[in-house]
Amino acid sequence: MIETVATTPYSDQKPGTSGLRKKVRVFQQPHYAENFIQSVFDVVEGKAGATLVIGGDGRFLNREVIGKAIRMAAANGFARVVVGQGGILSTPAASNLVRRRGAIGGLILSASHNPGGPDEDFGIKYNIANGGPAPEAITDAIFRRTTTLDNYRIAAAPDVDIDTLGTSEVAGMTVEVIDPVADYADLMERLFDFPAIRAAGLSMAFDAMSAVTGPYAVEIFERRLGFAPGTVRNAVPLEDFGGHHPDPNLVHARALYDAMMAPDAPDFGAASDGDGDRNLIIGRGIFITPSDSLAMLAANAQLAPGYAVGLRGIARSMPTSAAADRVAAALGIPAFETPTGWKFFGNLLDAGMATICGEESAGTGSDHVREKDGLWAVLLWLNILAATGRSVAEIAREHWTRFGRNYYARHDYEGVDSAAADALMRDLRAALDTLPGRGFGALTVVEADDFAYRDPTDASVSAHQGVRVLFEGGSRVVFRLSGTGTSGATLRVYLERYEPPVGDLAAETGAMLADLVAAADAIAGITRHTGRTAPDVIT
Ligand code: VG1
Ligand code: CO
Repeated sequence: MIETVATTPYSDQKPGTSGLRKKVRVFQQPHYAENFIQSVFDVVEGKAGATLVIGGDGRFLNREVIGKAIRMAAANGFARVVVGQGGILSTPAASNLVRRRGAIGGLILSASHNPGGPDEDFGIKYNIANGGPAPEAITDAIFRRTTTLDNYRIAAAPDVDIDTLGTSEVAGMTVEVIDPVADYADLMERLFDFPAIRAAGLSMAFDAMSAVTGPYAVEIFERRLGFAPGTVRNAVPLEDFGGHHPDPNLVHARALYDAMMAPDAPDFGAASDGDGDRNLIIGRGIFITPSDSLAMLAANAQLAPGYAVGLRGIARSMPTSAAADRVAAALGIPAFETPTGWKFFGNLLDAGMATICGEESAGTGSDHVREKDGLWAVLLWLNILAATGRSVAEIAREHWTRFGRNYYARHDYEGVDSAAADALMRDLRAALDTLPGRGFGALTVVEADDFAYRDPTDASVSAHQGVRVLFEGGSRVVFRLSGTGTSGATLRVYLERYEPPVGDLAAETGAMLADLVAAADAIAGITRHTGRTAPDVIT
């Protein structure tokens, strides 16, 4: 039996960089999740006879919302829902499933790197039939729908058992509970040379951060690749991620960093985030910035079977360093610069214009799915190490010697008063025309703009994607506000300085960027606007 439930709209259901993210308490308001899910379903055309994939990163509220989403899918005319056992699906595995099953789309329940638990964050994201995050035209339509919604439909039935593999039925719709790991692990085995990685006898520490990647990493690294038991740390997904931020950076994955800097460090260290789409790469004694990792992976990708034919193009988000552009130039393939967020890569991947994409926030991926993919990046690194017999440090040094080095850091100011952050960005935008020609210490501005992207496949334009200030010599500062936070504003300041192959390739990043840090404050008045004298997180 289908029930139609009267509801009233919420005004704050606008999806951000990666879906709708709010505090759990916000999602616990009456009908809050149902309103958003119904708005998604109202925007999706062709539901009759269609398959929908549902899964999440296992955080608090995951099961509850999955139960509702399944009953709502039945009431909205879907023919089949494919759901990961226990409600678990990493974001890249969900993307793969949508594609493999020819599904119309997927609901991914995650707030990614944001902490979980009753007082923390939850999120819902809709992915389209190509397996990728819904593009802006669709998220805008979903948001418009949320503002007028006055009822939702749900099957009046008990929640289905999502812990037992197999199929069942709810209100005429088939519910298929599948092993969340198997298809994804098979895909990885097709892309990478597992026998070579196994034979290389490498040692590794992988931190799953008590989030969704644990079961995937245990199956792939410890079972299929023969890494020692215990290689995967924090392997069991917990509803609150053990109280940690499942954000794979040098602050939140500090234990892994320390292990990799120790004298007895393993060959390779990596971590992933809450929903498994990001990666942190640390070699023995050397941290690889995500922007460099993207460039190094692209430069060596042809060593892996899945990329032996070479790359069609490389895409990076605007704040990501230009290191990947230099690789694209050397390979004679196009380089694309998109706004922040994976949804902007989908069209380029679908059109076969780019093969590898990446973001400075530790997201890297390829055309094998339509999401960034943490384990994919780790496996491509392992494949490269196995094929070359080189260490991470050697690969990095050779790369810089050939292409030069883009020193890079991101400074995050978290929990800033929203009005103060908005004022900072407004003043900055208003001053853009006055910046060219001005000097800040030894740095001279050559260009300053508010980044706008025109998608080359459909000519859609996304404006106001972040302020870029370019200096003579290729250094750069970028300012933007986060679109994934759930309290106050987060100001992100991205700092980049290029050293050519003949320059200083072995310096401390902090020292190399000191001038830029000072210039960033002088240009944007960070302290004046926010009262902060230092960032909360440096990655
Ligand atoms: C952040 C990152 C961005 C990433 C997004 C989603 O967005 O900067 O690169 O695509 O998170 O990643 P923002 O708007 O907070 O800067 V995830 O792993 O949260 O799905
Ligand atoms: Co994520």
